[in-house]
Amino acid sequence: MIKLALCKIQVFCTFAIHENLDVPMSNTSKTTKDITFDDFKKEVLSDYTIAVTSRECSLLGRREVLTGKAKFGIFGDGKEVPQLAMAKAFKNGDFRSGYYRDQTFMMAIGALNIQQFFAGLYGHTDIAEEPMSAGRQMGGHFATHSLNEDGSWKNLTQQKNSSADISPTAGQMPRLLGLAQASKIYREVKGIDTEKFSVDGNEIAWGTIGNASTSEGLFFETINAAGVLQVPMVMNVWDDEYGISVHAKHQTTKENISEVLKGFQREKGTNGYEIFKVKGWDYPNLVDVYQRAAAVARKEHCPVLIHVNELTQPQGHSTSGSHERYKSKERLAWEVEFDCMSKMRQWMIENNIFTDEEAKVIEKDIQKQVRKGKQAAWAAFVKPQKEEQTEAVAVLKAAAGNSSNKAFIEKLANELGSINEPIRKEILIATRKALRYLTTETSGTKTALINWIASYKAKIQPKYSANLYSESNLRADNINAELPKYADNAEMVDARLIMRDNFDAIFTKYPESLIFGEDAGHIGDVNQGLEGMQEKYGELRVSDTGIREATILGQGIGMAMRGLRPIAEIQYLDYILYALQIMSDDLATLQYRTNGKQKAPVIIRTRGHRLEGIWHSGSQMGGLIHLMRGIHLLVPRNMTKAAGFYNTLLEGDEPAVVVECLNGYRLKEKMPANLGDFKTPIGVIEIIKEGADITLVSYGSTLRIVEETAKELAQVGIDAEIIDIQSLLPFDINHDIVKSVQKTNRLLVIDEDVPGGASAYILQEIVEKQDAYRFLDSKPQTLAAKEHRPAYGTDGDYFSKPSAEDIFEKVYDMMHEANPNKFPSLF
Ligand SMILES: Cc1ncc(C[n+]2csc(CCOP(=O)(O)OP(=O)(O)O)c2C)c(N)n1
Ligand SMILES: [Mg+2]
Repeated sequence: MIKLALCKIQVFCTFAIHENLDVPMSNTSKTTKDITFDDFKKEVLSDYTIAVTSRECSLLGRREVLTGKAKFGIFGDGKEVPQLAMAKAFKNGDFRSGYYRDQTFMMAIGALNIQQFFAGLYGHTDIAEEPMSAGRQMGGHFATHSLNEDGSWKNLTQQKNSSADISPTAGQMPRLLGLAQASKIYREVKGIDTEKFSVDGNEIAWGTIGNASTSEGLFFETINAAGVLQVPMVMNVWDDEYGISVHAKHQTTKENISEVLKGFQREKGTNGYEIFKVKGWDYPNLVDVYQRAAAVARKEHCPVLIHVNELTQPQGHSTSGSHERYKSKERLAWEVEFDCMSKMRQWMIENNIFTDEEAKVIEKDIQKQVRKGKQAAWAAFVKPQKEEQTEAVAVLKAAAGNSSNKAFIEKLANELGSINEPIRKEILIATRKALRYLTTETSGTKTALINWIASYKAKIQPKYSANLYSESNLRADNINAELPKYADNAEMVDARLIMRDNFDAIFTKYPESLIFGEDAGHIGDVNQGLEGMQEKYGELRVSDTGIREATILGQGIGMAMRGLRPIAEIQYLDYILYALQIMSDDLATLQYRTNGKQKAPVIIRTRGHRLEGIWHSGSQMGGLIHLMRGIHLLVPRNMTKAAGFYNTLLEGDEPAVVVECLNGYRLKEKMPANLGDFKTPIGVIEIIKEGADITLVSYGSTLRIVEETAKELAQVGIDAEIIDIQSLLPFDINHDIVKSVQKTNRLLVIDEDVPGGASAYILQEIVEKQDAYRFLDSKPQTLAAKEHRPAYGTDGDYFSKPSAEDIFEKVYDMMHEANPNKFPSLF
């Protein structure tokens, strides 16, 4: 008996294949555990139970979609077994950054139960029922909660963590890099309060990605960056040979990702990876590989690639199609034979863990539990809507009361009442439509209906819209302004020195702050705003990165999700487009898609607006505004204002982009005395010059030209009021611009983005949201750049972007129209 036990444990612990691609295994240690056969058996049975539960959820989940109870399903069937192995190696404090196949893993770490799985499928909007996203994400998108109710951090070292998934394939990769890098920072940078975030930097960031998604640039960028940075990242490729219908031969060179990444294998005297390849149905080997992978990543902070191949998709890709359309008979037969679950079951029988009969008993019991969980989830999903339906029907019937349209309203009430399992859309359609029958009537019951609709909307809308921005006390617009203070003999200096000295104050004040980007380290950024900072604060806090904007941003997101305060530098605004997809899909949606349960208050520092040529004069603010709702967008006109924004943001808990003026670093500004403390308020405009005749609204570099032009306008008797927007997102939260328009009755928005870009947004904010149209005596106008990218050279700028003459003539023209006698035509 004892002999048998030892034999099984040996199987369990040593069957791994380390296909380390011609490199000795010196750095990986085999794991041996002192456990009895009974303990071993218990653990394997527990694993099998989780895997079968997960599989049953997939099978029933698909049925829920096909019968119409859920809208879409994408499941983890065929990927169960490696996820058991990953979960075994996953410790408290660790982070996952993965994709939609990982339900088994989430179940295995205790972050997802049966009822929650189905709540996700149905889209239950109560976070207590559907903890992944409160119904905002389709099922299969997973997350854990990093934040308490008030938005403060939980202790992440005492729980198993998963960053919230996104759907764009490989979009989970950039943040994975930052999640891993945080461990390095926590281990190696002294003086940071690590209590809630790290124990000696021992945490691993685990990435999961499908084989086909490794074709994305983001995957390769992340792989390379992690190899350079040497961070504890374990990258798992779930390889089922397909990406929907497209075979590996169209996806991956040599159809083999670990083969093509061979060159990343670390060797004596180099950095690099440990690379493992293991079959996805081979439970004992998987367990062993994962233990070894975790050991090397955790201890040595060496990144690891685990290529898990020979996986299957028993039900095809998703509920949207069937794989019989594109897989051969042979392949389909192979998938049945090599289904990881049946292979595991077979192995368990062969190793006397259970008999076929015992297995059937277990499986049957699980099937029952899954059905029960599913029913409970559906009942919980339907219950609130049923209650709301009852309320709505009662209010409708009362409103029908003595109405001359009684019959129509009652019909709406009866139709609504007859719906067995109503959704909220149906409730609002009926009640809102009823109002159309009551337009000419007044009654208490009509008022009650109106009030019910309003309060219902107020109650329900937040379920779909809350938490786009932080709703905690630390939200950015809650941080009070503090003016710069100046000594009597304050010097006028090159503005970049204000930036530099303010960063110096920041790094001292916030040990958890750090900055990184192209040329940000050794030379102190291309404009010397970080001069000397690396010598003072070290290479980990002030660092150079490779040229890889998306993963610079990802570093920022991941580190911010683990409590650090990263400042990710994108060298020029023009190149932010490389990071924009991740900003838009990941960062901007993070608080929203977790309903406030995760945050990443990363600061994105960049520089832009007019300088030279097509790619160093960009001001694509309209594009940014529309793609990054959920992130603040700040456009300071000078370095003091910019520095003040950094100081504000570091007190808050929200992500933001700060666009410094590329042409402002050598201009002179007065050096403030309260560096690190003065704060530019967010969402607040500033009146730069008061005036009576026209309100000129602008921001950033163009504002300086507006200021100059205002002097020329004064010479011809036009008294312009100039407003610096300062913050495009959020926009003028106090509605101060309309007060200016109320006084001047004229509005011109001057902007160096394309026509209809940021200027259209600004106009909508002022004219529509602030109701400024009521005070206008002239047509509100915009003056923008040309539609094309800005041409090179001084003349290129003059003919591409709004010039002083353009502004003068536009304003003069508006004044001429209003008073031709006083302002005779220029032309
Ligand atoms: C950027 C992007 N392009 C396309 C899609 C549509 N899509 C969803 S899953 C998928 C295939 C992914 O295959 P693979 O990475 O191998 O993962 P698997 O589903 O096979 O586990 C595609 C093309 C997407 N979600 N994101
Ligand atoms: Mg695949």
